[in-house]
Amino acid sequence: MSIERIKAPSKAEFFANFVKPQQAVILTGVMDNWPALERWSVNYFRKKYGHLTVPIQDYDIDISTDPEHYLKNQQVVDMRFEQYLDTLDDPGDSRYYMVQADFALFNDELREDLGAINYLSWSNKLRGRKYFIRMGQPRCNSFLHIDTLHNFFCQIHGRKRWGLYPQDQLKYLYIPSELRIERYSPINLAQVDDEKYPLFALAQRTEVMLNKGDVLYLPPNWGHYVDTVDFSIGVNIWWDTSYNEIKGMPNYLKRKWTGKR
Ligand SMILES: O=C(O)CCC(=O)C(=O)O
Repeated sequence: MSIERIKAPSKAEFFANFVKPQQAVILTGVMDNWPALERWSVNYFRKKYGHLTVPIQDYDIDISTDPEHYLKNQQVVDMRFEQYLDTLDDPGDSRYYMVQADFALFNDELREDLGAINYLSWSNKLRGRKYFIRMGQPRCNSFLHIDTLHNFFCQIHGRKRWGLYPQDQLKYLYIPSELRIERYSPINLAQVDDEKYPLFALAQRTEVMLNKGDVLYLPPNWGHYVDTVDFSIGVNIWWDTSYNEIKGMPNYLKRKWTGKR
């Protein structure tokens, strides 16, 4: 299996060739005129947003490949953004990862640095607030897992290596698992226990490198792990098909009005 790289397909082509068959693809040329590609840097964030408080995932590097250990020990701490940016040069024994900072934290002003993604529909825009920023240095990695929404991962700065497993491979990844979060695979990729997880050897995987300016479209329920190769800034846009968005609308509005999750 290989993952295509294609230059800004039309919306009709994108839905017919990738969303409908649930096929991952790397889209190029989609972000060409986004100001973020030029603007976003450590200094830009320090100057503009250094005073804000952001959620940072913090855990010891030694446990960063073992999903079970990680889920028990990682913690998310609130940090002043400028303090976090200082750690990027010298993180010591910790691994600080700004995993999913909601754009709402930045009063949505940061959205002005992004352009449009022409594949999103009015229903996605109505639901809004599903933009998250991720930032981290090379040792930041994400374990093998799946997500339940459609994902555009926009690589704004640096590179990330993604390992991708199509939806029919999940049994080889032991997903759903018995971990606290069952969409995480229990497999420690740095040290696979072949006796405990013999099927993993059969899993079909493709590795792709996401470069600055690339957008990865990842359908729901694809297995994936991610390694940060260079200091990286990326944006996750989570979305769903209009059919599912409309179906979920009553629940969404109820949660919004009652404040209950
Ligand atoms: O960039 C990462 O560390 C993980 C990204 C990811 O898992 C996702 O966007 O689904």
